[in-house]
Amino acid sequence: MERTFAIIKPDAFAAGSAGKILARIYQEGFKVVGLKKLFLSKREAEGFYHVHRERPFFGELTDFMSSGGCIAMVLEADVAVKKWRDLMGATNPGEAAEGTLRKEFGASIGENAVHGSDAPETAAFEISYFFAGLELL
Ligand code: 3AN
Repeated sequence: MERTFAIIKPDAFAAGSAGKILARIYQEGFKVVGLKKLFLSKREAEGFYHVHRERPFFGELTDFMSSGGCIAMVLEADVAVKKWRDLMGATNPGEAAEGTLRKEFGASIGENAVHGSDAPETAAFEISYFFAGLELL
């Protein structure tokens, strides 16, 4: 079993899509090991996305991620990192495949409904950024 980190981003949370996204997560066979609703500060969003700090969209990305509530989750499954990325779909919802969450719930490359770790090492950092071990029993 592997764990990955996921976020239902402020656009999808504000639109009331969190329930539908969570239903898909269970349907696809993930175990939800951790889950919490947050409203990130700008500084917390910057810390989370620090690997992107040199990218031109860093300001826009961290403004968006601190613009409203979101739901942070730890998901467990066989090959959870890849399985969750496949369910999310391409970064740009316009390029995302039918049946993916970004196709259904994403509006643009910035406001794309969900986040997922891109590798097991990234997942380890991202999980520890949001959750203590005691919250993942
Ligand atoms: P992914 O989330 O699919 O791994 P990354 O790692 O390329 O995508 O980008 C991280 C986040 O930054 C994306 N989820 C997206 O919301 C945002 N992002 C990526 N490219 C752009 C862009 N050109 N303009 C605005 N936001 C972007």
